[in-house]
Amino acid sequence: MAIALYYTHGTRSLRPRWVLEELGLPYELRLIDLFQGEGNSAAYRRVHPHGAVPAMEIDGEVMIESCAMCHWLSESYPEAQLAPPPGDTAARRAYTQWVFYVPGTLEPLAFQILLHGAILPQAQRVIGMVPWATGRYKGVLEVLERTLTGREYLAGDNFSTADLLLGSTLLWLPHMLEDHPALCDYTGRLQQRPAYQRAATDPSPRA
Ligand SMILES: N[C@@H](CCC(=O)N[C@@H](CS)C(=O)NCC(=O)O)C(=O)O
Repeated sequence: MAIALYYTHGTRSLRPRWVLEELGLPYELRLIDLFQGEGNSAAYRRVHPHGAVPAMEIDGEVMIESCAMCHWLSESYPEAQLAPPPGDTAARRAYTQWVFYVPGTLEPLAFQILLHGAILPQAQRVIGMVPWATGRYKGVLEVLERTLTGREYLAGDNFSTADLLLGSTLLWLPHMLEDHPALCDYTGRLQQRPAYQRAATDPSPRA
């Protein structure tokens, strides 16, 4: 299987790259300079219909959606045990819940904070969005702090792709983790994984 990952450093591209590193699969990084507008180029629009990253090409077929890529890779290589096996087990239920929780509940709030606090030009920011999303995000962090107090991982006793998705998203707003000791320990533990460290290196020639 030939895998190419369309990738911009410092974006959701980290997620599938981290899974690929956990799996030890060979892959090619195709760098997209999103911040210089390359996402809107006609050539890249033929790869990703929204001009976003990441996109993953597998044997010539393109897949989009970072969490879907991570889920699909984890299911396709069960021997790596990045997901508890399908079936009626508490670990599998927890895994499924948290894999959906990240893009469904956590990420939209974190994204609103970043979008209206930093990414959008001033004129396009909605006043009130950052305090609103921050309040909701703090509530989510409280839930996660309770969940991870006294346990190392989200699903069963082992690291899984649910942790990879949660950890990579919590690290969008590291300052918000202060006063959450379990979440600080958790993200610190995840960042020590060799696969994370390989995936987090900036591959651009300017780095
Ligand atoms: N739900 C998509 C979101 C992809 C996305 O919005 N990526 C951002 C970078 S993290 C992007 O490319 N933004 C530029 C744009 O949408 O024009 C995923 O998880 O893959």
